[in-house]
Amino acid sequence: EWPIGDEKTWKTALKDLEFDHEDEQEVANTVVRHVTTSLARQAYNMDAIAAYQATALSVRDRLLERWNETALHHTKKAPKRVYYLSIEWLIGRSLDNAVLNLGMRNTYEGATQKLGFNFEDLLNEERDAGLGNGGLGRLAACYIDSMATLNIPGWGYGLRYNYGIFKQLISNSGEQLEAPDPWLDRENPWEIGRLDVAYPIRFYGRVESVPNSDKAVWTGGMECLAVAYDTPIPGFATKNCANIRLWSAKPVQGFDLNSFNAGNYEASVAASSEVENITRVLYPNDNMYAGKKLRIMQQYLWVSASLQDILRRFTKLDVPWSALPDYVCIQMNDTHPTLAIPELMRILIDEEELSYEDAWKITTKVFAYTNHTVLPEALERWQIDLFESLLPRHLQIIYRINYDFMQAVAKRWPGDMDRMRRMSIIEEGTPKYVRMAYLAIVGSFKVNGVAELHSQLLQATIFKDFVEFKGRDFFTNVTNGITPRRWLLQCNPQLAALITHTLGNDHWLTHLTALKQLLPMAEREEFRKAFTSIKLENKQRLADLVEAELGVTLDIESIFMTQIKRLHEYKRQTLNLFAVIYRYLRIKKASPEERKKITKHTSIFAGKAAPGYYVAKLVIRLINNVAKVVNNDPDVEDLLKVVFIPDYSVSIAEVLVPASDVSVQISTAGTEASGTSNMKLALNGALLLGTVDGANVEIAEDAGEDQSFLFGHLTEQVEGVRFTNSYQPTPLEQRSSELAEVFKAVESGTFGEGSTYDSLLKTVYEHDYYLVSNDFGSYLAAEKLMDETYDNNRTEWTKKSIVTAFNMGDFSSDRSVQDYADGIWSVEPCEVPGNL
Ligand code: HBZ
Repeated sequence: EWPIGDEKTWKTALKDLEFDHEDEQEVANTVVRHVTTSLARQAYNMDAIAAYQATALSVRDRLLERWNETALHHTKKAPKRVYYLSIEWLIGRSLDNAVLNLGMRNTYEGATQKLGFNFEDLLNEERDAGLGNGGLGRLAACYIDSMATLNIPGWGYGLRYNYGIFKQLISNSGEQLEAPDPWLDRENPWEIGRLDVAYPIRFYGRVESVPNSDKAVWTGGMECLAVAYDTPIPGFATKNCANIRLWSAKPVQGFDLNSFNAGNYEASVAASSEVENITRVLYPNDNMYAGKKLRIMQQYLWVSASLQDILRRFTKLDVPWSALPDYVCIQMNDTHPTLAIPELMRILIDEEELSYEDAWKITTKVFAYTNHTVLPEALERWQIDLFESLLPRHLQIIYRINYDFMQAVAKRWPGDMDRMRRMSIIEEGTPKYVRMAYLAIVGSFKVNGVAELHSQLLQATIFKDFVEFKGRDFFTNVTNGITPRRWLLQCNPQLAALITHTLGNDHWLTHLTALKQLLPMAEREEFRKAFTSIKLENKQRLADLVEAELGVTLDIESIFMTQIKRLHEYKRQTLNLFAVIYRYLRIKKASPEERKKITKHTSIFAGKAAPGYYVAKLVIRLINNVAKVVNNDPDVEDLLKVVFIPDYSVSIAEVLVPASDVSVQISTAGTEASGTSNMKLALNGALLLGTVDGANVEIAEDAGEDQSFLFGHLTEQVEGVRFTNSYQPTPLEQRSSELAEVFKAVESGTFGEGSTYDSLLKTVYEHDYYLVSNDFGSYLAAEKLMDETYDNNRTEWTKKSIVTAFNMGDFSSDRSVQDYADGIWSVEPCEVPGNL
């Protein structure tokens, strides 16, 4: 039925949009059409950038067909939907992923080939969407891929930062420099601006209560708009297409009429750019709370716009508010979106005129909270005065939530004032703070950690009181996962092809545990040869990149040891680096005979440090200066190479992950919530060299006995050792004579002016909070075992590599998302019908 216009015209027009997805000529037509129309260029004047953009726009058209069908189908079926609120979306590149998920990789490769372009080259024209810091932001990207693939009706919500994570440059002295990342400078073909989808957002102002009601009126202050930009996310081998809706801050239309009337035209236009600052830049801290005003403004703009959008969709259903939890689940990625709890309360009470009690009943059935850290310095707490001036109504609501909550605690434990003080959402003192994690717990129906050990630790430490109050079942675990589409199919196409060929189908791409069927292949020489030669080719590809970018020649027969993650003291890049230095000193002292026995290593580092994190930046500087010395010392020959790959990103990870032999995961036990690079590396056949921390535990367990090299103090020992380090310190020589030797070399200027690194070494000499000295000996022992395995029995090594990779089925984000869907969200798949 056509509501308007002529039916035949409509049908002919829509028919014209259809085309054969496997026909290279038809695909080429769409690319050329975009060159001449969307890009306004002549076909003969087409360079690689234009070819990339036209190709991307052509793919986007395919995505939007599915996006529309999915939206239509979900509107019709009205299933319960899940909304994933993440302040970070570390997507990386989209073109290769999109054509793979659409099943059109070959067609596009062929079509662009016919137009005179190499598809690989086009892929490299794309800028990364770096809207995240590290694991948390990448996790969101993997989860939306799995939600789309599992046909789960869900959307992501985030912020459209004009500048993503900074570009990392390395100066001549080896230091990190930060440059802005203007990722939107070339138009972004993956987004659809929806300038008509815009919601008003208020800051500051005053609150008047309404007599005889729970309601209040919040007025004045500053108003702006949040405008929607959509990024379609195709599922793999399904028509379903998810969406990430990112908000951008804009001044209100015809902003501030009063100030125009007052003749302040220029000033008020200038003030409008203040508003745009809200979504200007991603905060570059990971696992570190900074407490900046612009950051809380980002958080509020994002959650308020997202909630308005979610509720607008819900109200179209025309069911009572009490049914909200039957249709909507909101997953909070860390505490960053916790303001959504008082915001939903505000909307229900002040705008929809529900009673406080009814609003609370609904709210506490909608939200679930994922915690990603136990580090105290990462827990968000907003200063009350800042909070009150920006969001006065929300503070009132939080006070009321806390009042009721404290009453309940008092009822349960009468007179236990210390418990009340500990559990209060408001931290008393000067100044006072709002504890966001506690607000998130009190306002949610479920809280989860991201790996078994982490979830246990949460319940035993920072949320212990809340376990007693809420009961054990309130807390749960969902171990993180990674999408096998990007982290195997896309980044390691040859291994993916070998797997598909050997299994006879590609079912494993959506059922990753099917890899288990290939375990017997570890015993087949033929298969091992194929597996090894793929690894070597991937190592060569990385070696070529390192040669081109850094001028360092790598030996692909050496062990490629990879530590790729944000620079942070708890992740202990230092432990790795100090062992590299120790190895260098050993090589220098070794006789020619002894040298023959030394296993060849290539130590690969990559990662960014928060711009204000002095010690982390010193580590980068030391890595680069060690690299300089080691790589240029003729005594070292080909026994050791050290590389720091600048500007780590998703697309660089896609080169590093398949090229690694060893995955270095060496955080102090009990500090890394999960880790996800450990999963990516293991899935691509890297053996785990790691501590008993985060998801390492589950990876080592699944990989099977004796596949991994574990070392170091255990979580339950850390506190005691830490205490001794701080209060009964022994000299470094006694804790580790090897490390003392390393420090002497650094101090004496082996890697440039020794005093440069004083404050870094001091963290170990004094306190050694992260147990670097205490774990150094056992780290060296683990490396030794690893070296022996590599040198003595390469066949054994390859078997371990194969067995590790094919036991990683449970680390698919499909499994994680299914766990969330079943155990937390209670959502069902809703698949768009019809042929692909
Ligand atoms: O989340 C990481 C954890 O450190 C890691 O163990 C885990 O695997 C991963 C996914 O669950 N956490 C982060 O990446 N955290 C942040 O990036 C972050 C960013 C801004 C903040 C706080 C934390 O204000």
